[in-house]
Amino acid sequence: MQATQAAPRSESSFKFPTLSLVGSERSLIGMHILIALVALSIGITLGPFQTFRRAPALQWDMPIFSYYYQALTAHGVLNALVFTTYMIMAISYFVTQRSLERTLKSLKLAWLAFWLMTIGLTLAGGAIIAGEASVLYTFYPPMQAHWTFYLGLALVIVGTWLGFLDIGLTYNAWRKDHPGEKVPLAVYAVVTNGIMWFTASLGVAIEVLTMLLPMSLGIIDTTDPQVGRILFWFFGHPLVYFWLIPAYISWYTMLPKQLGVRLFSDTMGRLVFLMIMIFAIPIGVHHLYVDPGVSEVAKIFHSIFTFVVAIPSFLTAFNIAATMERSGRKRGAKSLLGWIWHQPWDNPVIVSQYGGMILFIFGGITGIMNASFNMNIALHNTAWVVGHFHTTVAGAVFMTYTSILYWLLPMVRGRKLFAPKLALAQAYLWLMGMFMFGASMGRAGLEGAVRRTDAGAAGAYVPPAAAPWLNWTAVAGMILGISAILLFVVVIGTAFFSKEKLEAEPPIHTKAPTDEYASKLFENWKLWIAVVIVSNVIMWGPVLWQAFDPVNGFWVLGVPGAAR
Ligand code: HAS
Repeated sequence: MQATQAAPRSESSFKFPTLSLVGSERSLIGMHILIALVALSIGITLGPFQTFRRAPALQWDMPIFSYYYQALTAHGVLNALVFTTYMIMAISYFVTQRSLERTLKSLKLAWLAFWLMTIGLTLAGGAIIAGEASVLYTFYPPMQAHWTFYLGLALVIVGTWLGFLDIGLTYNAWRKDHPGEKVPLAVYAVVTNGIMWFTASLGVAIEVLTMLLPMSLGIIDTTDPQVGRILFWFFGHPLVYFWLIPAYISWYTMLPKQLGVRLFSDTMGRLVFLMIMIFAIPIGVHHLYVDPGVSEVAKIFHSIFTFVVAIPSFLTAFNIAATMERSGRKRGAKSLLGWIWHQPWDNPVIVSQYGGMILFIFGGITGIMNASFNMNIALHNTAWVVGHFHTTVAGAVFMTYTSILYWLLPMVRGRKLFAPKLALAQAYLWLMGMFMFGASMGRAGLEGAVRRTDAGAAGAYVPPAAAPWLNWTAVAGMILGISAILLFVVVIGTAFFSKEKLEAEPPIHTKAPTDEYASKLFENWKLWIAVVIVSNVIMWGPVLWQAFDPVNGFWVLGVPGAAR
């Protein structure tokens, strides 16, 4: 089948070709990947820059270093918000269409979503580049950015809502045509991600529309920083699972196919995605343990539930390790742990995912330490947290997304991956560099290095015990910089210079197994949405009630509240 052939619209009997993407699917997914990569090209370059600026051994007196906060904002927004969101939309559209074997319900809606996101990105990115939005990726008030920054972010979020609405409509149409059939696991995961994302982003939408946008337009002149932080973290914690779920989709549904084995348990996978959807939002106060405007009772309850949200990741570790064991045994492993070595350690698509898993072991352990109420007091706002989130979002998530790029981009272009050996070197270098970065940032944090601080500025105090570890982060930054260059050589090469036509079948499971029991309850969305609403009212209601401060004022309209 030719890559350029037009796709029939929304017919359940339609089967996708096994090779390259069809025209409409290709341009939609291709454009998302393109924007993701443009954002990443700037965001990723600013990573080594941060490490050089903070390393005491490299106190270069260069004017560019005075842009620390602007660069840190661009680094966080472009990598963690823009690259991820465009990749997530691309992956979600792809797995929905491929697994359900039908095109999206409305291609026009998907394009509308794309253009809204892209106009939003242009507005927000323009404000950052102009130096009018150096407010970091959490944009806490009372720091203020240009109104175009907030409007841009709002448009990006509305765009994602429309995209997920389209996916929901496609799923509904499939469900009508397939009564009693289990939806493929990949799409089950996308639907849970969409529900979680919509609910969570209501928090930041309220923050932007009622506080930040009016403040930046001069309509109100007072905000309540505590309320801003609460609304942000209603959104901020599920945001990290919004990034993680597509990586899990890859581990659960693509990796087994790439390894040539069956997933150990499809049903356990469903349970994992359902649990993440339910437990990701009502735990966000673990980012606010040191905030005075949140009660101790709320902090303790959110802390307990934070440990619950780690359970799906433990289940994932078990399920994926068991799947890997199957693959290792198939390749001849005999001893207890021999399956670890009998893996395709020379395949960049596999190694990028395994690298992400290895880093996530450390990201998970450090996350559980952060979640511990009393330990957090020592760790919060130190470089330790930077170590934690780089082994999660720049580890498990980023490495898995590069793996996805290494098989999805060839499908978009209909050509084989360019220079697979370079791609392999890229994956190993990133694993090594990010391990070194995470470990040295973590240690620097334990030695007293603070995060989000221009440690290279004149007069900034760097604890002597932290200095060598911050220097190591600069070494890691160089390794990661080389890995990033290789990544772009491979993706640009695949897009424009690869000559060989693609022959392999697309790596995606399309059907749910029929020999595994999965209760119909899994797809009782009315029930689960009710559970999401009730659990969040219980867990966030008291926090918001306290923040509303009915005695001293109503924060929404900018009326000063209690003295905080
Ligand atoms: Fe986190 C702060 C707690 C997971 C990202 N986190 C952050 C921030 C970010 C972030 C960006 O409780 C900074 C926010 C800011 O700017 O202030 N986090 C957790 C916990 C988990 C967790 C308990 N975080 C993530 C994930 C992220 C992410 C995932 C991004 C994708 N985090 C916190 C807390 C803070 C925090 C506090 C606030 C700190 C503060 O004070 O500011 C858990 O979900 C982690 C569970 C994970 C596991 C790991 C399972 C391992 C797996 C690997 C499988 C391995 C296999 C073996 C199969 C238990 C699944 C492979 C073997 C081979 C040989 C290949």
